[in-house]
Amino acid sequence: MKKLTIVALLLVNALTIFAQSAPKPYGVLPSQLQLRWQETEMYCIVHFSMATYTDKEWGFGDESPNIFNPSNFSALQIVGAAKAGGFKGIVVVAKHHDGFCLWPTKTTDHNISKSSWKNGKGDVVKEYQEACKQLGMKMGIYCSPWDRNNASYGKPAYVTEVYRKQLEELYANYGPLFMSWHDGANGGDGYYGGAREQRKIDRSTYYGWDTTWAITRKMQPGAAIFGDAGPDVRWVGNEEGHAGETYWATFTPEAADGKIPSNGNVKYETSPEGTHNGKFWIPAECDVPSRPGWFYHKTQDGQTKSAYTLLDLYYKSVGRGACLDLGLSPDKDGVLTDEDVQILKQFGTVIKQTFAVNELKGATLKASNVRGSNAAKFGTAFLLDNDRYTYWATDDAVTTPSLTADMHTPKTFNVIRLRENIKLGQRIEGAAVDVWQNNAWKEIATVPTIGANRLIRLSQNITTSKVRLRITGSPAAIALSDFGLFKEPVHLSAPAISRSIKGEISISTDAPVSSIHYTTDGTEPTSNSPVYKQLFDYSNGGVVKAISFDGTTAHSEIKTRVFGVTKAGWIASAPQAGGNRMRHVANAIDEDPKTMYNTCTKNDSIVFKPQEITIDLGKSQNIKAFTYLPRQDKNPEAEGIVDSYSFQVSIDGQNWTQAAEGEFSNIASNPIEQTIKLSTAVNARYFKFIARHVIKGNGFTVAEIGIL
Ligand code: FUL
Repeated sequence: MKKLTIVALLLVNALTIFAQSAPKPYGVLPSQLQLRWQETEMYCIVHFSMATYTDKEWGFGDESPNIFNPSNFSALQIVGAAKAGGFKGIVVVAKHHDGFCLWPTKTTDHNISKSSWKNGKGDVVKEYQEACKQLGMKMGIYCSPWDRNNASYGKPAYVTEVYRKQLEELYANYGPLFMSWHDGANGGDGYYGGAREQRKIDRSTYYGWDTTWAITRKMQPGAAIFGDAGPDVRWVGNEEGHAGETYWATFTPEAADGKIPSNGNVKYETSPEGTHNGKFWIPAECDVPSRPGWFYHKTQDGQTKSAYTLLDLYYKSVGRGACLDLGLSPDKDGVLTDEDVQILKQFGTVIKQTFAVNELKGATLKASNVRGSNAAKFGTAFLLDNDRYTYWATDDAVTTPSLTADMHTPKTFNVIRLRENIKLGQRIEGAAVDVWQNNAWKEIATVPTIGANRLIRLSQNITTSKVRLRITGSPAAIALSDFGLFKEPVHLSAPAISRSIKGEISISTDAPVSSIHYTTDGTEPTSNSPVYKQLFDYSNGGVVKAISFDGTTAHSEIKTRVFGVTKAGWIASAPQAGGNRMRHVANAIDEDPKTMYNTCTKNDSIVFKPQEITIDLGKSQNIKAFTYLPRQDKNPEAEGIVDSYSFQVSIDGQNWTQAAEGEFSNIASNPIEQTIKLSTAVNARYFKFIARHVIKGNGFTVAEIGIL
């Protein structure tokens, strides 16, 4: 009996000790380097190079180094603006697809020392490095593997003698780097030392990524390596700046071509969400340009994403556990525009204000279970200490605990923050938040995952003195490091502006506002601008800007929309038109981005041949530019999206003149409306849009085609 008691005592003791030891890590875990990257949360990627001067998204590689000649380049202004926006680092595009190196490299003549800027003595990358150092910002490097200038691109020597050597120069001279960013856009036509041809490479073998990344590890051990499938950070699969609502930092990449996944051929469909219980810890970066394109284009002035749009993206990226990488685009002078600087500052201010005070501070927290009843080690106080790695944990058997927070007096909030201690893995598979109202608990939010960071942005302010958190699913004991309630100061969404096929503008908002004000002359609307009351005619196009006020001085962001000439009375025709709904050629001019003209078929034996669509404008019009909106239904293969076009015009519908031709760069990853300015404006009654090449498939698609 005595023996049994001793054994029992020992057992209880052992169990207590066991229960007081930290929960066993769950699944795959982040490396130190990935933790540091995760803590960065927000950084910017800066595109400023040849394409800034040629007004393109991808330079062809035949540009003269001399066209790079900024009058006022200021790395301090650019990095400083990012810092004011709350960003903690920048990734410098040191070489884009055009092959022009912004540092004096030994690997190619196509570099900054051959330009007249600073008499060939300039070094843009160095200036960024110095600015980052001065402002306490982290720095990363993007050196495009695809090089449309280099004669040896496509041959093994390019990888060993050019690309890797360039990385070595950058790693040796411009560190310490927090990221090494490796783009997946690869191969296609280019200048290639004068060959001017198509060069295709095998993305799974050509670059020998493992060898390249071994160099990164050796020379820049603190740099997180970004690639489509990692190894440290994965691409989120879109250039819109958002991760999935369900978000796992764990990921099992699959190759699109069935081979071993490598940079550039991953099945992107699963990238936004990641893989539950995936094989590797590869969290996502959400990259998105602050303007429509990655490079500066004057025609896109006024279209920079507003602070409120950025805020929305912040909640959909950082707020889901990923990191946000915002594209900045210095202009030809070499600085960000005043508007872009202003927006970054506004965004940074709202974030700072929002997270300044955790309303749970001082609350009494009561948990249904604390691991080993050891509050000093695993208690709820750790939820409020602003440390990502100290945490409240439960006993192994308790996977759906709850916690109530009594704030003693009513508090108002509209953002909830939850974080897991990811050093122990990502575990939680569901959580709900309730508030005490009218003497009962009322559920106000649920989330499918938490991970490194989860922000729940409520659609309205909540005032209450008691909150309850319920973990509704976890495969193991929980390890929650953070619980916060915050108040975002601004809560008024921007009005939506649309135009009907008849050319009439309507402006609406879902926010409970008292007035919408607008302008049509390009100026910023204020409370003194005309009040929007009813539809108005805007057939000739131009710029409409609108803002809403809530009856006080509080107002929304300004919404801007540019409209082309109205399409009422236009007639579209095409040789392939007819048959099923998708073949309705009128879909291309119905002002509805959701419908499209689509000639793709499932018949694999049909090969793509150039196709066209013709528009009769009804009367002769002055055409300055044309617009092409690719399909907007997020087709994963970008099937039927045109990347090489020709645009022809005619007075009589019989005799045609070519008015423009070229490529739509980066249209698969960033399928926004493309605006092509004609070199000279023309008068014509008819125009023809010819798809010379599509990204994939045997037909072509047009969501909208228009003229300006
Ligand atoms: C893409 C590139 O093709 C774009 O031009 C841009 O640099 C973006 C960040 O990555 O894949």
